[in-house]
Amino acid sequence: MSRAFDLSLYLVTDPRLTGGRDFFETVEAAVKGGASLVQLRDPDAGTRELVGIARRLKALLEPYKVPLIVNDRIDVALAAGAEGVHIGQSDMDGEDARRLIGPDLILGISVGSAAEHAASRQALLVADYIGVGPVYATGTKPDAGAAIGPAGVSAVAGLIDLPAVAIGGIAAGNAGACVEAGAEGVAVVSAIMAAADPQAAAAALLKEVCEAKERR
Ligand code: TZP
Ligand code: MG
Repeated sequence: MSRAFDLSLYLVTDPRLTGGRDFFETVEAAVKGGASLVQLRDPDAGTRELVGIARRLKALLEPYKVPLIVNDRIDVALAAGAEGVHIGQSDMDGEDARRLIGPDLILGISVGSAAEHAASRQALLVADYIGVGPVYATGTKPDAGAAIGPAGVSAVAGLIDLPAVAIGGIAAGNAGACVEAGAEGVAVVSAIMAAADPQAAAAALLKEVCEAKERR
């Protein structure tokens, strides 16, 4: 139904974490290191600013054939011509989101527990992938909830017949465990956005994910 996408290494942006380094250079470095998908997430930006950032990201990512996903904001995704949207449990209902974006855009939905799975059954019928977490403790999203661990990823991924990307506190050293637990890849914010060398950080994460996939 939707465009092809690869969840192996999913960069979720946060301009607050780059330590003064240019935001777009940081994203491009991550893509050069192997990020396969990029989500624009910027809780502080206003609507017009977000559309501007999304357009710049889309132009930046196009030569690398890396799809751009927009967090929460369907209007911003449509305005900028992004490839998809990602919605959480308190964002717009998944079926409404699908109606608005049409059949071809990528739709991701966060599911962190069996209860959220039960609440999302209809939405999951029109989704393309799920985000599962937080796997580990994270300071990046204070309201993310309690860490579910790799066992939680395994439990949620096992309930849902869609590819899963694990998120929350993931860095080199614990990414492989998420893939071994059933995730197709890992989504990271700080492990790349705040890294001293975002390209090297992305490459190390992708290597760990690929090696874990080979072990499955
Ligand atoms: N959703 C669940 S945890 C999280 C989001 C956006 C933040 C993950 O950030 P980090 O820095 O990779 O732990
Ligand atoms: Mg959200």
